[in-house]
Amino acid sequence: MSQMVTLERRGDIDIVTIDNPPVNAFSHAVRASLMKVILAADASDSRSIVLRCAGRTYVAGADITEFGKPPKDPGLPELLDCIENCSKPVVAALHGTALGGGLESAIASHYRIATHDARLGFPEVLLGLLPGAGGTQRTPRLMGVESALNFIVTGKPISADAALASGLIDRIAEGDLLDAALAYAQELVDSNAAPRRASILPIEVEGLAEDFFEQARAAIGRKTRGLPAPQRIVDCIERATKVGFEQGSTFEREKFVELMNSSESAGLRHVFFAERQASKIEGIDRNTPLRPVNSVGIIGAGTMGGGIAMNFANAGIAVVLLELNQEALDRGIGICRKNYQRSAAKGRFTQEQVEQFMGRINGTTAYDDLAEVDLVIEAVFEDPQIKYDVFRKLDAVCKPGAILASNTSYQDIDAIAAVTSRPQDVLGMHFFSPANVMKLLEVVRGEKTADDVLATVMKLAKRIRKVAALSRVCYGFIGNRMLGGYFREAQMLLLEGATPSQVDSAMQSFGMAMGPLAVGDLAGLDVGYKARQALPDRPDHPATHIADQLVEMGRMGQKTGAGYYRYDPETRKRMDDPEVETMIRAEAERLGIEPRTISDEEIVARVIYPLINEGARILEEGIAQRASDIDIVYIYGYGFPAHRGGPMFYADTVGTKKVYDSICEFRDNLRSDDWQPAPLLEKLAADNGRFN
Ligand code: T1G
Repeated sequence: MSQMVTLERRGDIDIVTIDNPPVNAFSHAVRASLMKVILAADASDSRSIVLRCAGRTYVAGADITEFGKPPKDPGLPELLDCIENCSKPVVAALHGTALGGGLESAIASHYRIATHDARLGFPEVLLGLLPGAGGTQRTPRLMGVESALNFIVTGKPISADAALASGLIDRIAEGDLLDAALAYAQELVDSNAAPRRASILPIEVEGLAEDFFEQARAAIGRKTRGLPAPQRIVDCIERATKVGFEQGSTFEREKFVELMNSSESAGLRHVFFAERQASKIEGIDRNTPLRPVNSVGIIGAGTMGGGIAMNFANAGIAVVLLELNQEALDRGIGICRKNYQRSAAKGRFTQEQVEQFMGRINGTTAYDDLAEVDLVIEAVFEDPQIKYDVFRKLDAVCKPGAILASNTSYQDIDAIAAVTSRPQDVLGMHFFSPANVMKLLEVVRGEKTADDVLATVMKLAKRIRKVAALSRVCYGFIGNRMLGGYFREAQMLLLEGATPSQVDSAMQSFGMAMGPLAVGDLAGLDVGYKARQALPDRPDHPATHIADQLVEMGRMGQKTGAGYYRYDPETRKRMDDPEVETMIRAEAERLGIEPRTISDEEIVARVIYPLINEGARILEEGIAQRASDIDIVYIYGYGFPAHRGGPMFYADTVGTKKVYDSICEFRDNLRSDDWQPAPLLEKLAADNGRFN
């Protein structure tokens, strides 16, 4: 019996322990060993079995690294049927995160006990999958149809208390889990309790509306924008109410395999590992000693500064928020409280938590109050001179070893570091608006940034619930640098005959949270206009003409009730505006651009391929460590659909050759300056290679 699964006897009870760090995933080796051990325990003269895990958590699911590879026996369904068919009571003892196939093994067991802080869930839908080892058939028999459906479709884990209340578990352990599980098993032995198999429990359909599943499909379809996995979950649970466990499980397996082979699941599985990979810095030892971060200073209490402050307060870190004057400070702190109150009103926080968080945010107008903080993040106006001035002051007051970071969206971090006597302690920490909501943190490595500073900030990102991705210094870093072509082509498509709503709806069907033109209206068209006006040598590109004219017509976007669209003053509903159409057609005529019918497919290619092409250049230049980091930047910072895996993974899905050929076509038929294929893309296309 391999060491991954061990068997130990205590009195009447066999203890089966799985030990496969870091999260006891159900790899093939674990499944094969567990099958042997369970059969041995069932055949022994023990009178009950306790199934548990060593380490920090009970099984957190099937081994995702094995997905997409040829399946190896025993499969998980077979193993779990073996557990359920044991002739003596099997008690599953749960701690940490019992997820996916792990939770399925618990509900295939006959009795379940969990620690108070255990979390239980079916995150498969977040991977574009469904619980494929009996989860959609056994869970409704334990929790009821409606609860099971909501539980599995959301993929959100629940607490042990909620699991107890829903019938998913039987007990919460007081004290040591193993002792409690052994006591529970002994109680079952002493009471001659029989194995209790969930698969034979009846499914309660009493009280379900006639069209319950139709309504569920429609509601879920709206929320999940037609993604397949949630729909298949509804199909499986509906099937469970109509046929027996065997047939239901066969149907579930078919749907599982179908989803496993879907591009959506491939994209979401890529994101799962890309997110974990992004936190690793090549060339820096994983055990680099980290600097302590127990207090943070933030310069500027505006929208960004306030949002950044909330992230640290939420994570239990003391914040010193600095503003030029008391009035601005009070306004900034007021916005933090308003945001917290809004979240509390939605039930995300209790009032007590709001007071705790606010209690950690202390305002000041004096730089001296930053003398002892471990990290300072500057979030002032995007003017290089103002930033240099701030960093000179920080260099003068902050203690040795304090980390000095800038939240700039595109300024030169090396130039900022150069005004200090400690460039090794300087880097970029680029948050995305709203900073207390957006998950992405673009960490910008300066030429002289020290390894321990980088390692500290990458680790800190997880503590403040951000997903960090590393960028070297260039104009706009990874995200904003790539964005130029995305918006350029959206504009050019308008001149060539597409309407704003056609462009935006094509991109929304592709999966973007919002189309490029609606994003422009939300952010405010004047922001880009001022940035363009400020550029010293501003090239005249037709792509900016429409946005410039809209601003000069006083149409700044949502904030003025009109931009590319008109907005209903009451409902803020977005509406096409013929006045914009007329302006665009006039400008196109002036530029000699003939309008034509443009397909949604061309719109997607025109708008997405510049991201891929610029991403390739960013990889060539070593600005990004790996293609999957670029994918993470776009998914968590720019609303790129996760089920497409990010722009670079999408290029792999479409095929680098097809992307390259299309870009060459656009170069030859549209504007050669804008459509020069990146050498890396050309090379990959030639070898039919992949970015990831
Ligand atoms: N398979 C393989 N590797 C896994 C894994 C898994 N299920 N879960 C985690 N890892 C690796 C991860 O890549 C990282 O590796 C290390 O473990 C630590 O993870 C049939 C089909 C459990 C909440 O979706 O949500 O069961 O980067 O950094 O923040 O129905 O990991 O160190 O090399 O995330 O403490 C369902 C996925 C699978 C759960 C811990 N289960 N995991 O979070 O650590 S599908 C899941 C998580 C399934 C069946 C179906 C989290 C965690 P490395 P980490 P963490």
